[in-house]
Amino acid sequence: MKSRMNNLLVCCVFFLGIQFHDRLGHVAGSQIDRLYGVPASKNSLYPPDRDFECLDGSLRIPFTRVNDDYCDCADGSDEPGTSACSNGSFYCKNSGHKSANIPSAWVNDRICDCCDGSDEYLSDTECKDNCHELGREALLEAQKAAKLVVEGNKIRLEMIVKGKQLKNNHHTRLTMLRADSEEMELTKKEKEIIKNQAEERERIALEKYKPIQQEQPPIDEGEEVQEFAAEDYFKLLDSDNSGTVTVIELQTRVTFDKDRDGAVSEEEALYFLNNNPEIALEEFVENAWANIKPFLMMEQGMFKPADQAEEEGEHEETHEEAHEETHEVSSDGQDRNEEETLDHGEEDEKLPDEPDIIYDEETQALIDEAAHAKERYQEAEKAATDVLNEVRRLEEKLERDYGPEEEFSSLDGECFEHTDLEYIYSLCMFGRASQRSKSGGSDVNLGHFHEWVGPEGNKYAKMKYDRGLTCWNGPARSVIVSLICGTENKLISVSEPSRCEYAMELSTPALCNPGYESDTHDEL
Ligand code: MAN
Repeated sequence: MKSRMNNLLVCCVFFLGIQFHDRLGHVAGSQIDRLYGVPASKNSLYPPDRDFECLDGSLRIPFTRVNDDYCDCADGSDEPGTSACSNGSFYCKNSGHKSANIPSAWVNDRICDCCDGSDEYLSDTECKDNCHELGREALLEAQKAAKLVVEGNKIRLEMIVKGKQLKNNHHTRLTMLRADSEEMELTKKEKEIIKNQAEERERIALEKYKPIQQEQPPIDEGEEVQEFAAEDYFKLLDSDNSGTVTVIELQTRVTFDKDRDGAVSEEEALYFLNNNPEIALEEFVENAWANIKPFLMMEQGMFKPADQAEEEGEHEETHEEAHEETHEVSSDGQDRNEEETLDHGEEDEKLPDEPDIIYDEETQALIDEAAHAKERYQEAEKAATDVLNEVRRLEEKLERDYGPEEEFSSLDGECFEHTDLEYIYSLCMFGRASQRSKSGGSDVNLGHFHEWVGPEGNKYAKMKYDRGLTCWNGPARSVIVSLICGTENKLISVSEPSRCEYAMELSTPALCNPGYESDTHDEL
């Protein structure tokens, strides 16, 4: 701030300056117009017949001290036409173009800031009044923009119709799906009950196939219990329920592969049947059981965990596998043998933990029934989950803000690309934004749509995408998408103003709303 003495001096210069700059027409007699730099809308706050009250109410001063090039008011309001206050504001009328407010510190700083040159009335800088020229250019621009809005608005109206239609469709579909979902939940429950019942029947049927070990009687419990185990095992072996156990029936079970060559030979089977081609229960319990039992105990070793079995060098195969191998090796020779070695390894991996049991018909039917019921239940469960997911997806869509007239709805799911020197960017509306290097590599997630973040009154002018891939030593990547009116939906530009914070510009007819045009041309 300048001293009052200085001020007097400036006043004299000011007076001379006014003579020099009378072209500006703001001179009233020997003084600068006290209202110089005041917008017309605030004229009434500067009544010439009263003391001036600073606009912040902090001080009252004689009116003669307004625009006297000395700053009195804390808010700078007493010096609207000079640069005396560092925080004041100078109003350029700019007739022919748009009026403007510039910081009063720019007044008489030898730089033309107002297009009418009114800010340089005391400096020796000659400012050309080019407001009319600029006004004409601005008018043309404004006309072009207005035309774009009109054109775009036609498409916007179509988008509104589409958006509303989509909303209706979603509502209808949602109602239908909710009903389907209820029905599917019931079906699922029904299938679950059927499955549980079938599994229970299967479980009961499989009881008798539990490893014999579990059914072994305590050592001191005597013959009776042992007989029961033998009887049970007889039933298991008698797969055709003929009342006798035959050589063929024994040949289906690896338990009886005494020499572990992969097949149960006739001799081996006969050994367990006391050289009889078939035996009935009584003889089985009395004679055969004694032969069979030690091998059954060995089989129980097969129930050990796989790794233990491996350590012991045990190897299980089904009768069929063993038979196949023997046959192919003998008929095909050396090469085939090498292949087999490989195949054999693969089969090893596929071997189940439990020995391959051949179930009686009834049990097998119950196993199949349980598997079938489980499959049906899984199908019903998947169908119910799919419908529920669809319901949630639709609910989400219906809750989403697609603009006051649903104009952004039809853009949901649309993706746009923009390529710059280094990257290919992709923006999926209401979805995900990503970045991919032109030289290859995977997509970098720049974030997912979160919310509209435009300024008050123009909320739909900006979208925020966030929670993208976290930047090394920095924030999670995010994008602000600025939407502007355009006749096509297009990703116009992408930049990274701050590390891992991206700015995209998207043109869309959805923004061509004549009602949004607040940036009007005054003072034309
Ligand atoms: C990648 C890109 C850039 C980003 C850096 C940050 O190179 O995602 O946009 O600035 O990582 O390390």
